[in-house]
Amino acid sequence: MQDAPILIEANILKRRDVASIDIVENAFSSGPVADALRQAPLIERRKGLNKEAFDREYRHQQRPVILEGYAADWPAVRDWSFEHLAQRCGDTPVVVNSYSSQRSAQASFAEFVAMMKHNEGPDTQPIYLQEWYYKASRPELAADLPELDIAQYDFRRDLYGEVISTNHQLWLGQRGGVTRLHQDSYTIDVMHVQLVGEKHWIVMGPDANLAETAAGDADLHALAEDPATRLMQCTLQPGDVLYLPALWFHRIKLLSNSIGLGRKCLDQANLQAHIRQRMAELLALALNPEEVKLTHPELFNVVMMRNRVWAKRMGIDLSKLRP
Ligand SMILES: O=C(O)CCC(=O)C(=O)O
Repeated sequence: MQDAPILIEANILKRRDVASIDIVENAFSSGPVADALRQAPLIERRKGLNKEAFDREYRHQQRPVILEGYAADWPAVRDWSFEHLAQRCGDTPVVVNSYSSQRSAQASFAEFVAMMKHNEGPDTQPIYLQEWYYKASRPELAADLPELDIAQYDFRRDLYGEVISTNHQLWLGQRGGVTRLHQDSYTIDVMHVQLVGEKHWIVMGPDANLAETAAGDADLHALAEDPATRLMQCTLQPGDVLYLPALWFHRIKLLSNSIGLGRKCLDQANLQAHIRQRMAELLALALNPEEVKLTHPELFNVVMMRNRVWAKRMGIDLSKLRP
């Protein structure tokens, strides 16, 4: 029997190989997408929006919004700086530039802040500490990052328990740092709190599609012109909270040294899609690990580890089929 061919993702925005990621990243600098971006609308900003109005006007309608200054009185927004955190967490080990296999490095938090200070000048690449699950090593920081009332709909609390649903990440980096365009996995909403500095977000709707032309090039004109792309942008300031519904693409660039809190929320409306994705991943790993290794070599170990941690946090004994 012949092996089934490995399917190539048709939408270049969803591919994870370096060449496709570069095509998308370069599209924001010049060409039709960059031109469209200059005209792209700003994500709506609302001041004083309460939870009921947020649910009614934005969440239930899957519309992005910035809740301006919603977290302005948080201790983290008032008091945090890189130096402040270096004083409190200096000896904590972190992995900087973890999204780049060539540049990723282990350091203490104090070393990371010192590296940032010395990493200035035209030829330097910005340093970025991405997706730091701070609670694993510095749970006390959570006191400065209170829970948001508008985020209480996160259904993961019911599904997996408190520990997983409040396992938020900090994003700390230097001006110019970029998180490339991606969709978050598992149909989960983005709720991002800007704590220090500013960052620019480019977003596209879930149906945005970058296809290949007959000649095999990326059809950037079609992407720029298609209304389904729903290209929008915003700049987050300290205290702002961005709500971005599940499956929206996002690309972030730091306009100054910046600290943000990424927290995710599972909307009950997306429960079915979420469970199907998790089950598909778990079944593929359990029943077909060799093929998963072939099709996703760079992801296999990460996904394995993620699921083991997940099982541990949920109190699941992996040696048993039944309690
Ligand atoms: O701030 C960043 O660089 C990325 C944040 C992000 O992707 C998220 O919160 O989902």
